[in-house]
Amino acid sequence: MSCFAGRRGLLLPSRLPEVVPIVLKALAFDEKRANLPVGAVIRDSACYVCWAFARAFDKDVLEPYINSIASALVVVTVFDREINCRRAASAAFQENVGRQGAFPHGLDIITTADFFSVGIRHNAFLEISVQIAQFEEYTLPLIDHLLQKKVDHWDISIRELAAKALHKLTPLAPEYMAKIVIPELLRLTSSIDLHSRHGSITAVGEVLAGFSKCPQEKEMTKLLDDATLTEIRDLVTQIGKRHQFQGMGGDLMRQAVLSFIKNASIAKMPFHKHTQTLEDWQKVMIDSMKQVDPQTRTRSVEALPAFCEHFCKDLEGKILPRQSTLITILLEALSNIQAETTRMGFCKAVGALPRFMFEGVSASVIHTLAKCSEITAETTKWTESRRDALLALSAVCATAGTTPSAQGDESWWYPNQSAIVFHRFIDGLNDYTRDSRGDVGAWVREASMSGLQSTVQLALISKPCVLTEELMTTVVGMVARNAVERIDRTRKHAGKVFSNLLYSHPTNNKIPCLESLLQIFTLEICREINWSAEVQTFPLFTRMLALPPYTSHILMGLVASVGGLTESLVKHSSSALFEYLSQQSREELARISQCILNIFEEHQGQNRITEPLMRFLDRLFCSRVLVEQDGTLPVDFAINLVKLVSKETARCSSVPKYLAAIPVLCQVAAIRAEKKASDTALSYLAIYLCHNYPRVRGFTAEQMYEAIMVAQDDGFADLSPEVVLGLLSETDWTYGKISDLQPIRNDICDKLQIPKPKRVQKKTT
Ligand SMILES: *[C@@H]1O[C@H](CO)[C@@H](O)[C@H](O)[C@H]1NC(C)=O
Ligand SMILES: *[C@@H]1O[C@H](CO)[C@@H](O)[C@H](O)[C@H]1NC(C)=O
Ligand SMILES: CC(=O)N[C@H]1CO[C@H](CO)[C@@H](O)[C@@H]1O
Repeated sequence: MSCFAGRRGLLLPSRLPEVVPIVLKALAFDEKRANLPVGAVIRDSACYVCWAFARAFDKDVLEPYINSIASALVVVTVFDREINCRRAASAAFQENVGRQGAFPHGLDIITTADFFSVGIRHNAFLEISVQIAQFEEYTLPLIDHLLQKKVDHWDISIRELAAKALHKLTPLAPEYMAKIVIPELLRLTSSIDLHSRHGSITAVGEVLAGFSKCPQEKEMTKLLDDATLTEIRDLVTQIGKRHQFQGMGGDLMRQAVLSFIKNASIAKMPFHKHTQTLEDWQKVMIDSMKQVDPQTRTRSVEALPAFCEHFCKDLEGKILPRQSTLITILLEALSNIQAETTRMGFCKAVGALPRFMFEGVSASVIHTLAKCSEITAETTKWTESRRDALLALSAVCATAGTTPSAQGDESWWYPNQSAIVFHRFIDGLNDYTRDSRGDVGAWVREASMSGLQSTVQLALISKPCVLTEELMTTVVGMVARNAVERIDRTRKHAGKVFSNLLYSHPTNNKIPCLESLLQIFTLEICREINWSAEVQTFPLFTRMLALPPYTSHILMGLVASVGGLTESLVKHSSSALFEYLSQQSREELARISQCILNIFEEHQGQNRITEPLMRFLDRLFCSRVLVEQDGTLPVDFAINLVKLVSKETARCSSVPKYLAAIPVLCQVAAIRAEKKASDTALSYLAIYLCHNYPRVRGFTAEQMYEAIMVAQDDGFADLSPEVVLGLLSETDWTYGKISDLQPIRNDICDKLQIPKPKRVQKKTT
């Protein structure tokens, strides 16, 4: 088809009866060839031809075709998949209105469907279409186009938009929907084509829900005949009988059916008495929660609350036995250990339920979700289901709200339950599970923080007595700890939760040191701060070290970031910490350093903590903030530290751990003012010089060399440091034979005046 022919008037008016139908067909042409959409170019050209018609022909020539061209252009303007086609159609329509004038409601439509407003597909499909459909010339053409061309479109998002558009158009033509559209859609639900089935099932639900927006005399039950209602009722059962929930298209069919169930529930379909139907619906929802495809599970979680709201109560609002059957099924599914995705589905489902579903079983709901959030032997790596269990727990508490239910059910407010809830969240804050994706426990920690924020707030409003000072110390401390840890996203989340906890309404007086915290984190700071910028947050949280209830929490976080391996994080966190420590009194430093030792002792043997902790200590020594004027350290710090480090490496087979421990021992060895500790450290190092692992021997020699080199004038001066340095540097510690190395090592011990290691290291062959 030549566009220019029309424009230059080469096309004779007598040919129009043949040409117009072709143009109209081209405007609706939308297909896929070899998996590529091919229609857009053709539709775009057809719009151009219509534009050219407006310029080429006189009014009276085009007159007989005006209505069909106008409808076809309007359809493309609002319902085309492509932005350029929608815009081209809008331009062609405008040209026709300008030149021909006779387009029905032309001016109104030009103002609604202009170049910009049709740019956003969602807007064109769901807003502009409805406005244009108010004009009755266009109502049915728009609906028919959706029914014929879009409900079975190859693009799923177009099918879903088409269904939503039909929903919105229903109040404009309820009879047509009931008599023509629904029967045709029902016919398509048994089509052999998967797209048709998916689109039509989705659309039936949307149209049914659309009837609820119609005036009373146009109620669905008055418009739909019994046969149609029966067909709608049996829809899901039929699909099940045809085994269409299985196999390739299974997920797509489930998604369509779940959307249908949701909308049919919203539409208040009168199916209460049809037990079999409702059981089939329930079964699809339950089965869908077990699917691996996340979209299917999500759809199921969305459908369930609407279903419960309508079908677990009778028309007067009385709770039906179905409520307890259904919740029991859900809780049982949660108690089984099947697959992580299954558990995720059911957690989300329970979290989304309306309150009356918990009536009489709220304690078991809390207990079951609490169990799902625990780490057990079989579910160590199930971080995502733990996260979802905690989010569900928090949702259930929020749904239960702050007042007892009509039936007097206080759910999680019973003293036992609230203790369990808080305990689960706090436990979740300790989830540092790792897998190949890294620190996946962070998801659990983030969910716990959100849960704490919302449940603490609920408690503040109605049962402040459940918030003890002890609880709030842990909550605030652990959240602050997460605000100074390694992952940016988690720090940001923690920062926000932290400031919300401080600035709650009503004020939470159970937070220890609230006054001091508010002085550090002023309202202005909390408003302006960028919680993901280390350079802003670390100096603030570091100041919390001064508040005894929080010292060890903050230290735990700082150990992870100062002792970490991310360069910028190490830089900002250590500069904040060392700057802060350099301003502290001797007593305060003693308190903080004791706190560090306590952390070390409590986590002895836990590599996740102790390895960063030893790197942290190395960096702390390098900063020299702990060293007093006279060269000493806080009382007993050095000697206790050496003990802890040696215990940590005793019988250890992890080279990285030695690599973290040896620098710390060397740091202590170099502080000769602490002679006892220094000598002890040296004697451990002497053992490592002849260690079975070559890497450990070589690394020890290097590090000792540096330590003695740096401190040779103060402390080592009378121990002939040059000789020791010579022995350390000229011996091949890594590749030498241990039996050759031992005499040299013993020589070094003599020079340093420390006892020679007595027991020769056992050889492990
Ligand atoms: C609630 O806690 C008390 C003790 O604090 C215990 O004796 C009781 O069994 C608990 N009840 C439930 C339902 O867990
Ligand atoms: C906040 O800080 C992060 C990290 O420094 C930065 O990437 C981000 O752009 C900042 N955001 C704003 C809004 O300044
Ligand atoms: C009117 C209405 O609520 N329609 C819903 C039908 O179901 C789909 C899929 O769940 C929802 O997106 C619609 O909002």
